[in-house]
Parts: sequence; structure tokens; C-alpha cells
Amino acid sequence: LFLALDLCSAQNYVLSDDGGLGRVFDGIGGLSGGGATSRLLVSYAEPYRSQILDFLFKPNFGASLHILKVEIGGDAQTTDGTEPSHMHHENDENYYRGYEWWLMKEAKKRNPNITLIGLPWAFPGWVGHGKNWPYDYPDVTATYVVNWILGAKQYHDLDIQYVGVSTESMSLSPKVLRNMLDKVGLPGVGIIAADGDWSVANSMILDPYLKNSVDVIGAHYPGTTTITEALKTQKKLWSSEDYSTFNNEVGGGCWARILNQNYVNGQMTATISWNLVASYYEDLPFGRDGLMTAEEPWSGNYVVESPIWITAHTTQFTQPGWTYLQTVGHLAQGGSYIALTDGKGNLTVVIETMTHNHSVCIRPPLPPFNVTSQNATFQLKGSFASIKELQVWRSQFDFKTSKASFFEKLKPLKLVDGSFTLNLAEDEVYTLTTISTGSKGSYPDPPPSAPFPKVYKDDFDVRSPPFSEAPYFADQTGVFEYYINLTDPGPHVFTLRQVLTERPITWATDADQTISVIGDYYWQNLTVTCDVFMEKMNAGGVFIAARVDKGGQSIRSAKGVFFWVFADGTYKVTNDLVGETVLAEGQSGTEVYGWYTLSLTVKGQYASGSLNGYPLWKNAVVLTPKAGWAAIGTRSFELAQFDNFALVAE
Ligand code: 147
Repeated sequence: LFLALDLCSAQNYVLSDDGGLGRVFDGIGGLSGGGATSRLLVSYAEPYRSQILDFLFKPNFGASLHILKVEIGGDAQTTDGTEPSHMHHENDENYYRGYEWWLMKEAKKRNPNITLIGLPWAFPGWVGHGKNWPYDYPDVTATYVVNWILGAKQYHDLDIQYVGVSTESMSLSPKVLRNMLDKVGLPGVGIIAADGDWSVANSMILDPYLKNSVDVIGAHYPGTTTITEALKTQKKLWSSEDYSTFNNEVGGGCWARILNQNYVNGQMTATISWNLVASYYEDLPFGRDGLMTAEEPWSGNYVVESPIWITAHTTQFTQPGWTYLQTVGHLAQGGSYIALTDGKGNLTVVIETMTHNHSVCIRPPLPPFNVTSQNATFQLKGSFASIKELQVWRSQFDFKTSKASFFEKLKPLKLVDGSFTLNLAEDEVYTLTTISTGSKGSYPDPPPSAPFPKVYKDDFDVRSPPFSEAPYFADQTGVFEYYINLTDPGPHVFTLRQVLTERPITWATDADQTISVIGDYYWQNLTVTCDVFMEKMNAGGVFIAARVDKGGQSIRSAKGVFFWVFADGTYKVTNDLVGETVLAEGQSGTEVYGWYTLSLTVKGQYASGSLNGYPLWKNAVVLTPKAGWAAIGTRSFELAQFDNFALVAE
């Protein structure tokens, strides 16, 4: 170890390839799903939807992401909703459900070289043969995953480059999956294991076949560090899920720190943000934990948040396949620097000086450290010694006056004898690069933010819907899809149908009822109206609801005002989704296979309901919750249809 004691105030850092290079860089990415995090994005009108996609994926424009990872929908709740499976049933295959296919194609349109990755969270029930566990029949589970990869190619011409096997899936051994991928002619699809913690590295050291099957060791929220065993495998190490932090400036600071330090401390060569874009109702779990915010398709408003520009600092000036220099590290007064080269003389340096309190991520806990302003002199050596000029891009966070500036292009820096000195303040990010194609993309301001419309209806009369789901409905248990009743004689040919008939293999604690929420979480007084059609005899039941106060992983304990009718000729009004706190009940005469119009009005402390336009119950006392979403749903995992949905809020 050589310690240089410098008499000048600036610390010296050497950037050089003299002693060889470091690891190959694999990119920076975003994760759509795990779950339903892009749900509202699809409903944005043009040109806003394309603008949002440009900020995420367009090269030399915004985040210019290198990687898009998506959830392989499994019909179950996976954080902010459910994503539909390509195989609801064993003999069912449909590769047009949900929005992940569309998203991958939009990403690919903008960046044909983007790396695509799939990872399952949950699985349809049949995969478990009756158990809430997807790994007792590894061939079934592997076939299910491989089908998704084949479908991506066959129906959408999408090449999936990597697939993850999740933490618990060590019973879906990467060996089984590797075998099957090779058998169906997909030797190029790499396996990420265990897409959880690092511990798979221990097994890989003991089992050469396992080691051979795995291409990438992917850890989640690694806190910028890895373990010796992972390094020993000599495999690529990725932070295959990270961030999950509210996207204000501290979120941007978290992202800046981990993008650099995941390599500096942990030799990780890719980092993927959960999530890509916060496109789900903000009051669902982990609201706004995306690189940017696009949660108001009804207004068209979206917000390009600081993490987008922090991403640009690296993504716009490197590509997967570039190589990190070995000369990366920490700055003397805190912060870090990385450097990458394309091996053809280009050099990109990214420096961050994020202070502790301005760069805390959601997890893991961040041990204390100090960062103070400092001068840093970088000496370019080896192939870089002759570089004369570097482009300079700077972000300055500002936690006091919110006069931050992000991704600002400064005057190019002239090098003297291959060296330059920077005056680094706290909470800054710099890129110094030989690449001159960077740009800070912009569009005219989108429309102003506005709440969900107070009057809203949907008759679901869409002949060839662009998506399987109706706008704004956010399924929290079950899957609601557009449906065509070919034999319906009347007005209910086009409907919305809940299609799950058995409980999926859950990742979270899905409810025992199905439910899709819609509207404004702060609505108190409103009328919800909907035509309903039960398809399950005897115990079948459907509901409409108001003031639904919870979603995501907490959906089982959702409270609200739920108006149910059942196929046994009765109705109920309950204060909870489980249906235990009964506010009113009685006879309704409702039967299976008949259409009924339900209407629910909640005003102050009172609720009332009507059936086919006639009052059925009134003055049910509702003390809590005070507000929440509207919703539709079913009593169990059963088929049921909905039509002419309407909301009128005060
Ligand atoms: C992740 C999930 O994979 C995502 O789908 C999303 O739910 C995200 C929200 O932060 O959380 O899972 C976790 C991974 C690690 C921890 C917690 C959740 N952890 O270490 O506590």
C-alpha cells in the first residue's frame, strides 16, 4: 500500500488501464412489476405516453436505460396489484395479456440494444398441483417460465436475454431451467440466481453443475456490498433489484450513491431500480418509488424526477460491454468515483459526493459516514494519458432552497498534462467523459396535475381492446379482463370479467375475495353503480364498494363499504372485504346468470343501496373508513362479469 502525502490541498487519484481493467459493465435498468407498477402508464393519452417512454428509454435523452426487467405475471398480488399470467389454466396460453409485452416493445423501439429480463413473483394455482408452492414440480414450473420466453419471441419478436429464478426457487434449480432452455433451443438465455440474496454463491462453489447453469448472481438491495463467496465464483454480480425509495431528492441521492458504489464496494456491474416508473395509485404501498412519476393518466401530468437525471450521468456515456477501470474508489473526504472505457480510447468518469442523510435508501440501513467539500485531482495515465478535453455534466442537489440543478452541461474541461482538478461540494454528481453525444431531453410541460375525474363511466364496449384490462382498474386480488359474450342477446356483449377460478400461488397475502380498485383515495361521498352478472351457483357473489382504504399486500384487511349480492337470493352490506362486519342484510332475489344493476351511495355517516333502480337498503351507519377508492369484486375466486360501471363523486 502506497500512501501519498500531498502538500497541496487536493487529493490525487490516478485513472489508468496500466495494470489491466476491471469487470465488464452490464448496464443500468428499471423493473416494471413486482407488481403492477406500470398499471396506469398504458392509459396515458399521446403525446404524453410517448414522452414518458422517451424519458425512460430513448438514448441520449433521459434515463436512457440499458436494461428493462419485467414481471412474468402470475395472477397474484405482487406489491401494487396483480399482473395477469400467460397461462391462467394448464391448457390456456395467451401472450397478449397485461402491459409488459407492450412496454418491452416500446423500450425496444427506442433502444434496439436494450437488455430484456423476466422474473416471476407468483404463479397461477395449477402450477402447484394444489399446494401454495411452485417448486414441487420443477418441470411444470420451468415449462411455465420457458413458455413465457418462447411466447415473447413468437408473438412479439422479443428476445429475452436473462431470466431470474427467485430466492425460494432453489427447488426450481437453475439446473432444471438451464436444461429446458437448452432443450427448446434457447442456449442464449442466461439465468440470474437467486434474484434474492447472495447465498446461492455458497451452493455454486460446492456444485459445479449449478455453477455452470448460472450466468449472473443477482442480489436484491445489497447495500453496495457482496460476499467473498460470490466474488470467488467469478460470475457476473448484479444488484438485480435495488432502490425502492421515494423519488424526491433523497431518492435521487440514494440512486447516485448506489449506482457508483455497487461497483466500488461490491463489484456489481448492473443495478436495476424497483421500480421503473411509479405508475400506480400513490396510496398503494411504496407510492412514488420509481425513477419518475406517471400516476395521473386522466390528467396527462407526469414528473421527471431527479433519479432520471442521475441515471443519465452514467447511461448516456457508457454502454453494456464497456469495462470498468480498476482505478475506482472512494474520495478522501467521502464520496466515490468510477471510470469506464470502451477499450477504444473513450473514458467516462462518474463522481458522487452524496452525504449520508441525503442518500439514504429504503433498505438496508446505511451505516454512518462523512462527506465534506474537497478538491480532487485526477491524473489520467495509460491509454488515457493523451486525452486533452473532457465533456462535463453536473448535478447539484439542494436540500435547503430546492434550487437543485440536474444534469447540467458545463464547459468542456481542458486537461493539463493529463490531469484535472475539481472543486467538489457536498451532494454533487459529475460526469467527465470523452463522449460528446449526451443531451438533456425535454418536452413542453405536461398538463397540470388533477385529481381523478368526479364523474366517470366505462361500458367496456371495446371491440379490440389494446390491453386486456380496462383503464384505471387496479386489480388487487384476481384478474379482471375485457370479455365478449357472444351469446348475449341484449346489451351485455362487451363486459369486464373476473377470470380466476382458483387461488394463485401467492407471493403476498392475497384476499380470499377478488377486488379491483379505481378512483381517488380521498373520495368520501360518492355513488358507485354497476351491472353485475354472477357465473357461480349457490355460493357465488359479487360486490361494488366505496371508501376502500387498503390495497397491495394489505388487501386482506381492507375496510370500506361493500355492497354484495349473492346467487342464493340474498344481499349484504359489510364494512370489510372479508365480509365479517355486517351493516345490513336481507333478501334480494338475485340469481346466477342474470344481470342486475347495483348502486351504492355513501354520504357522511350513511350508506344506501339499490337493486335495478329500487332502494334495497338505506341508512347503514358507516363511521370508518372516512375515505378510499371505489371497487368491484367477487366473493371468491369465481367467474363474474361487470358492465356499465359509473362513478359520481362529490
Ligand atoms: C421487494 C419486492 O421484490 C418488490 O416486488 C417490491 O415489493 C419491493 C418494495 O420495496 O420489495 O422485496 C423485498 C426485498 C427485500 C426486502 C424487502 C422486500 N428486505 O430485504 O427487507
